[in-house]
Parts: sequence; C-alpha cells; structure tokens
Amino acid sequence: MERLSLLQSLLRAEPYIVTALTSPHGGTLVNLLVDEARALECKREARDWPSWDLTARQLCDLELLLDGGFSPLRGFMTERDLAAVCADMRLADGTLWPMPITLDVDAATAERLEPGSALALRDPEGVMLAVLHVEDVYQPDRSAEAEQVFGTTSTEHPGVDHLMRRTNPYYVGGTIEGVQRPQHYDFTSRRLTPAQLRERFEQRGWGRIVAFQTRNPMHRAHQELTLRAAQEADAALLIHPVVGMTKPGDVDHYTRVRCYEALLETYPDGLAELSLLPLAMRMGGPREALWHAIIRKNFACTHLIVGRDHAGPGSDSTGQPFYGPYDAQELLQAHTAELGIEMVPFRLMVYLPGEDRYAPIDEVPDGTETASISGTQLREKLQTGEEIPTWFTFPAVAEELRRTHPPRDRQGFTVLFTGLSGSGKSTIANVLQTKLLELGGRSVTLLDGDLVRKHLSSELGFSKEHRDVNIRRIGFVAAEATKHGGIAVCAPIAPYAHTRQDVRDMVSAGGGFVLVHVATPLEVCEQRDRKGLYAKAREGIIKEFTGISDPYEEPTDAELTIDTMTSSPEEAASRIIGYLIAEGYLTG
Ligand code: PPS
Repeated sequence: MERLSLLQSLLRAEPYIVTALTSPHGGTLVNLLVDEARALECKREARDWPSWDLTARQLCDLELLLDGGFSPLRGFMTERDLAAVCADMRLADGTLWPMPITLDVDAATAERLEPGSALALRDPEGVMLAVLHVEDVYQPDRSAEAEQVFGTTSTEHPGVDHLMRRTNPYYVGGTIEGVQRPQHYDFTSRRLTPAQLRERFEQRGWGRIVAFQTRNPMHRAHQELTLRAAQEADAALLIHPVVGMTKPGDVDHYTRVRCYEALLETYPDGLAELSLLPLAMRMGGPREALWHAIIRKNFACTHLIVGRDHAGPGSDSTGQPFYGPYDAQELLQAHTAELGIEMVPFRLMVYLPGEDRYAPIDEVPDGTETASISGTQLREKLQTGEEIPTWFTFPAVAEELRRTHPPRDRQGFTVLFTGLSGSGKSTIANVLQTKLLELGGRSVTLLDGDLVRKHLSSELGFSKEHRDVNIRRIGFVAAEATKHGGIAVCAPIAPYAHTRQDVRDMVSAGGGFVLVHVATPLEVCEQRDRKGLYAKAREGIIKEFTGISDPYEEPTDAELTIDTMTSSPEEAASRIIGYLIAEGYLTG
C-alpha cells in the first residue's frame, strides 16, 4: 500500500485522533497516543467501562501498537484479521502481517463486552493506558492457531505453550486510543520509540541502517557478524535487542543491556547505535523473522541481519528442530520486495584459532581448525567458574555475566518433593533439611505440605484450582529464597504436572531446581494410612483425595526418584545430597 493511501485510510476509518508521521526514514508511522484533552476525557469516561489489567505480554504489544512499532496495526486483531493472519500471513485487507496480535481476556470480562463497547486497558497497578473500542469478542481455536502460526501444537514450543496454557479463552478485537505509554524506569535513555529513532538517524545523517536483532548477550562472533553486515550493506548499525519478553531461561535483560553497553564501546566511532525494543517474542522462527523485519522497517532501518535459526526455539525433547536453520532467510527472501526492508543473510560465524579471526562457516576451507562455544557450554563455564576465553568474548562482557551468574556452589536452589499423601515426603524433607544445616553455610527454608496449609494457604481446600494456587504460592516463596542464594525444601503432594512445571520455571530463573519423586505406590500409602485419611477417603468422608478421588500425575521429568520400599529416609536424603554435590550445588 502506498504511503498516502495508507494515511488516508487511517484517517478516514478513524472517528478519533490518529496521527501519522511520514519520514524519509521507514514507512508511514501510526501513532495511537491521543492528546492531553482527549486522554483526560477517556479517563473520565472510563469510570463507567469495564477494565482489563494487561498481562506482561499484552503490555509489550500495547507499547509497540501505541508508538507505531507495529504500524500499520491500529489495535488488537478482530476475528477476521486473525483468521487471515493465521492462514495467509496477511491482514484481511491483504497487508503482509505474519503474527497474531490479540488481546485475550477471561470469561467474566468477555461477558461484559459487545461490539461498540469500550474497555479500559490498565497496567498491573491499575493505571489506565488505553481505550479499546470493541469490534468483536470471540473464542479462538487455539490449537488451529498454534498449528497455523507455529507449525506445531507441541507445548515444548514456547510460543505454543504460551498460547495453549497461558492465554485467556476470549479474544477482543478493536482499535485503540492511547492515553499514556507504559512506564519504564530502567535504561530510559536507551528506549527510543520509532519516531525518536527516526530523529536520531536524521541527526546522525544516517540513510542506510542495518538492524541486529538479539535476545542473547553479544560476543565477538556477533560483533564480527554485525561489522561485516554493516560493511556489506554499506550501512550504519543499529543494535536492537529485545528487552520485552524472550525465551524462558534467557539471560535477564538488565544483565544483557550492561553487556551490550560494554560491547558498544568496542565498535568504531560513529558506526553503531544501541536501542532497546520492548517486544514480546513468540519464538515463531520464519514468521517471526518476517515480523521482525516489518518492525525494524517501522524503526527506520533499511536492512535486517538474519542469521541461523532466527527467532527459533531450537529443538524439541527428541532433538528435532522446530524450524530449518535457514527457513527464516528463505521466507524473507520471498517477500523482500513487499517488505521494503532488505535482509542481510548470515551463516554461522566460527573462530579460526590458527589465524585468530572469525569467518562465516561457508567461507572456511575444508580441514581448517575451527572453534566455537555454544550457549549451553557458556552456561556450564559460568556454573563451574571456568575461564571464558578472550577469543570468545570481551573481558568486560564476561565480567558482567559472572556478576549475575555466579558458579553453582554460590547459587541458591530448590528441592521440590512430589508424591502421594503418606509417601514419606515430609520425613525425607526433614532429614534433608537437617543434613543441609549440618553442612552449614546456607539458610534453609522448609515448606512442608501440612505446614504450608496451616500458615500460607490456610483458606484453601483441595479443588484443582486451590491446589494450583497452593503450589504456586510455594513456588513463589521457593523462587524468592533461591534467588537470594538460599535453599528451599518443599514437600507438597503437587499432583499436577503443569503446576510443577510452573514452579520449575519460577525457580530456575534465579537458581537451581531439583524435582524429587517419592514414588511410594498407592497401595503402600493406603496400607500405612498414618493419618487415617485414606480410610476416610474410601468412605467418601474426605472428597477429592489424591490417588482415590483426585488424580496424581506421575512425573516424567524428576531429577531423582526415591523408592521408600528399598531405602530409608536417611539413605534417600544422602542420595539427594550426593546428587546436589555432583551437580555442583554443594561442595563435597
Ligand atoms: S497439594 O495437592 O499439593 O496442594 O496438597 P498439600 O498441600 O501437599 O496437602 C496435602 C496434605 O493435606 C492432607 N489432605 C489431603 N491430601 C490430599 N487430598 C485431599 N483431599 C486432602 N485433604 C487433606 C494430607 O494430610 C496431605 O498431607 P501429606 O503430608 O501429603 O500426607
């Protein structure tokens, strides 16, 4: 679509203020923020409207909608647009747009909405950020969406996992009026909007700009790649890392930004700019690469570097990659003309120790010695405190990573026991706590099932919903203790696999996580029946009893399985200590 006709259609379709900025850089930029008078009016009117507190993902999406990073979108997708995007990577009007941008809400909120109504969108503190003028409310087919967008329904894919497990059941489509931008307090001078970046490029006299997208710390290979790309494209360089949401388990953005700032110092003067992108990635591989290109065009870039497995989630648990390593490059190639931004494709960069330089793997003659350090290998080096070679990364970057990733024996960890009532969890947890205290040097928090229910979760029952809340509370406390270098030993039944996974995710962000399955069979627990609960459960006096009238999902991901028929509590605790020493969490 031409700039002028897009601008006309934007203004014609809008009953309220939508400004559009045309710049020599990038295409037409949508700006959904209204002026002060209208913002005040919206806030006043909103007293009678339903409200929705935006999730972390939705906050990221809203910010890019408001500032025009998602131009030409003017709101969250209607059912028609979503169907077209899923099927053809296009909006219903034919504009190329590969990624669903939807607002998911719960049933209670959906019930209060209909076409023509307004929804106040608020940040987690309740500050109103925007109005959504509702066009439709619909229930999406999330499996079909997963299949079409990500090419799989496997929840091992983080984008699918988010869609299937963390997305509310209703979507609300409609246009947006922005009242205020989401507030950030970190690295504020580095968070340039598309309009600000356009201005910056103009000030610097940059006409050709190649963007580098990343969600990882940057090392020498990345610097070499970006320098080569800038040279090839005869362009200046924008290092444009994602600081919204990335793949679970990634290095946190605070650490990464300090790493990027250290690296920026090593670029030739006047060549590179660093700006932070508040994007929530979906890890959608080729489709996501196309999306990244559209976003970078909005941020006034003329080129985008696309390397190996761009925005891909890697492989599933069987080692099968979700996308081919160069699928993203192929898809972008096919759409270059329509995109209006060029791709600079790159192969994997490898180090040539004999020549002390980096080169793309396809330019390395057969038989040449090469070296590289994978993300997993780097994590291992950080965990063990092993030296990180200077050919791999700049010392200042390594130093930043060490500050937030101390070796494992200085990190906190959580041991989560799971097993049926009466399986022996509490007894082993108590022995483990005592042994850990005997070793000394760390604080230990014991979160036993019964104790937690007495104090932290005293108002909860045993419905699925309540059990989930209970386990997430335990996970929250354990994650806090772990993050601060302590040890949490938890012993609830934790019967559901997905809630255990949530605890694993919460804890792993700040330290180690060990799941221990106390696998005492139901018959044995029932025979022991130390508290007389099984008898009551069989008589129906206690409802929803795990193993009798409520399910127990056996873990398939436990680090350790304890058989209480063949080992005593002391032996079980010793085995766990042995595991913790072997994994580097404790020194022997
Ligand atoms: S859960 O599912 O993880 O939230 O359960 P948890 O917090 O560990 O609580 C389990 C203890 O509560 C007692 N109890 C029950 N267990 C299972 N199902 C039902 N309906 C139930 N009602 C009471 C029981 O004593 C459990 O203690 P343990 O130590 O596991 O035997």
